[in-house]
Amino acid sequence: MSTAEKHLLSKNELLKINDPTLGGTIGETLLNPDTDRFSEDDEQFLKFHGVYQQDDRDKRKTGKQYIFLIRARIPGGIVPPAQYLAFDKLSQLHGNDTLRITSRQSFQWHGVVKKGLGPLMKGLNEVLCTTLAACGDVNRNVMAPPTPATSPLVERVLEDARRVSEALLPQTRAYHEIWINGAPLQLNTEEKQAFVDPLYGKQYLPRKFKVAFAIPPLNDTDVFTNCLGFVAVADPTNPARLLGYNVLVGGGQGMSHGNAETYPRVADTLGFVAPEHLLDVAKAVLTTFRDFGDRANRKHARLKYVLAERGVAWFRREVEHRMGFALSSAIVVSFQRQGDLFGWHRQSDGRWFLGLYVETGRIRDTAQRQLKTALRRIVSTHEPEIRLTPSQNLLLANVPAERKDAITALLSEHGIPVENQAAAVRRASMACVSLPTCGLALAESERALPGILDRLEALLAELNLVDEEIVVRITGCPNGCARPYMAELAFVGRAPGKYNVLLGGNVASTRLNREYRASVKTEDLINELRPVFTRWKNERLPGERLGDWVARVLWKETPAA
Ligand code: SRM
Ligand code: SF4
Repeated sequence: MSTAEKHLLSKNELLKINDPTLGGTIGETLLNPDTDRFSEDDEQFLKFHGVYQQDDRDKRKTGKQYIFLIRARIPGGIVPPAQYLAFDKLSQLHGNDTLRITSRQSFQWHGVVKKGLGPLMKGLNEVLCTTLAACGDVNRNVMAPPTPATSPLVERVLEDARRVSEALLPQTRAYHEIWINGAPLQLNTEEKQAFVDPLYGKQYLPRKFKVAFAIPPLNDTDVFTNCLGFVAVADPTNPARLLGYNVLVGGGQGMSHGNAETYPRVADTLGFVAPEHLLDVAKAVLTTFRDFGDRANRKHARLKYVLAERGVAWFRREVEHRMGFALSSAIVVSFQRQGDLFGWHRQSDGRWFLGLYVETGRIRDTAQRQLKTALRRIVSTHEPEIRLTPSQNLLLANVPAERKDAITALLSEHGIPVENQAAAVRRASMACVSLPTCGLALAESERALPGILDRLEALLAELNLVDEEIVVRITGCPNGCARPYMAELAFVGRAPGKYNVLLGGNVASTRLNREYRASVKTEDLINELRPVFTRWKNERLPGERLGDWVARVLWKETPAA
């Protein structure tokens, strides 16, 4: 590569070229007891290992205190019981004694200090959980519908999600050497620079890449928000037989305030593929992004912009050329809703699962509810499989009928109801992590949502709408980690204590919402919403949801800018 070409690349691109093993000096710094942090360059490499260097923003006044966030790679959110118990223990020993379910069906450990990082990573790998490529310019955690009762295809699709996840893993040995063998990768600079990943090459992807599966009519994985989506199509004469997948490309959520060149986007439909060609499509789409994504401007370096600028027809030709065969036409399917099933339900195989609402995805003990302790006791005694949902909730799966009552009793002992777990509006809500750990947060999110929902519930009660479900999502900045741009009602952080209010997504999560008000103070949010909710109540068609009423009536009055 010429010097002139290198000038056009972002700093992260040069880092990857200089060390395609992604090891940096992580191994050396890990062994150095005299420092509590990694260098800025290593901070970027660490992401590929599933680790973020952060600092506790609540404590900045007394100087930066470095802490680490570790994100696992859990395709489809499936966690065997022994693994869950190890996760729980590691969060007690090395983290802040919470486990955070992410919006992509994974777990995060927060508040880990450098001394605990090595043992935590080793402990995860000992129970066969990797964090490799949970972050960084690679394919991220692959999402798939986790609920074992919604379709006979669930287990088959989960298996395909695992295959895609495995096929798109980077091959560097640095991860194994550093975290499992506890030593730096023993290669000199030349040897490091000679490494070429078979799929990703020397520069990996221009930025992150996200894959999700969905089984219509349920869109629980928010499939249209992903770079690559696989929509399962069942044989109409035999719903247990998978015909193949409709392929979606170019979805994404992240944007920046005041930068019109960045925007959320709903994925386009590319075509249909038989199950045996799943990996061919995944690799062809990923390498098209690898070769055509923007490597100069990271804000523009997402697959959605390649789609928006080059068009679907171009993209399809490129993918077909790489695969050496044509995609078929997509098969018509329809999505009806998103969300999780709560309470006890019978699985397709006759056993039972329990859907548990987890407020903002945070598994922890509080004075009122000891969810973390309850889960530990349940998993130790009854060994259910834990399944994480894309809405930050969890399922206790594969429970024999005779164990249901004991599990219900254990939960109740710790303040957790199984029936009527929370109001409809609360159950359909999601918050990103935000403060105090997220370095990009502009406003509170996870810590603000419960209070906002209290007031929203009070407003719904005042208007006699208390049983209405509204999909509510909040993020501390416009990056979109809780996929706010698909919500019926969203709050997107603008500045401390201020949010943009967006309205008009739909329950099937196929339609983007629109900004309704900008920079509203937290204390004014409900007053801004009262007139909208009042009109919705008075003017809606029978059963019409908030998002649909907004799109049908409010948007007509104020067309998009
Ligand atoms: Fe995210 C960055 C948390 C899902 C778009 N995200 C971050 C970081 C790592 C902040 C940073 O770069 O320093 C956040 C760490 C906060 C913390 O302290 O834990 C963070 N993102 C999360 C999680 C944990 C939110 C949650 O509450 O669950 C989710 C982890 C998912 C996982 O298990 O892999 C998470 N992030 C998402 C999603 C939703 C999704 O993928 O379905 C999006 C929008 C979809 C998309 O990618 O378009 C998302 N995160 C971003 C972006 C904006 C990317 C862009 O296109 O501009 C950033 C900023 C960045 O990458 O520079 C970001
Ligand atoms: Fe942080 Fe913003 Fe993502 Fe929230 S949306 S976790 S504030 S990057």
